[in-house]
Amino acid sequence: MFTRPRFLTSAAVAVVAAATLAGCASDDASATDPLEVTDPWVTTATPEDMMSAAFATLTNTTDADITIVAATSDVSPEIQLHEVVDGAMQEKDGGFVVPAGESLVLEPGGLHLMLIGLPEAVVAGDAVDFRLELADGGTVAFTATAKDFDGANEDYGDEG
Ligand SMILES: [Cu+2]
Repeated sequence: MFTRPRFLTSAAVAVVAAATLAGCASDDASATDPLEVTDPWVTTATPEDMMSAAFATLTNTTDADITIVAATSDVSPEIQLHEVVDGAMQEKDGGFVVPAGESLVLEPGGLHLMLIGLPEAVVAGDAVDFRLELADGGTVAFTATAKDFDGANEDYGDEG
């Protein structure tokens, strides 16, 4: 019962925020975003899994390296920044670094945002809001669409 209304509320707030920004700034609001987030998606999860992973392509639109130090989402009490080394995932030391003017790809088998301890299912088509926290104190928000992904189990099976 709580899942859909919460997403709708977040989306409504985002729309209001965007409208407010548009009213104050003469240029497009996206110019203030140091990271462009392309094709964000998140794997579906059952309450039994309690885990999910999120992926996207992150493009640094500035001339300085950007370090992502943390991520948050309303749907998950904890999100870790993971890398996969020799088939096993682990926390990425120092966060995700997106080099100046370049892109960093988060993808299955590589870097990903790991959602841990999900209290509710994530079903295909859900819109999940995320916020990336940057080393300089800035944040970048994006919304990922939930998709079924069969390959997820091979990545997650090595834990523990
Ligand atoms: Cu992981």
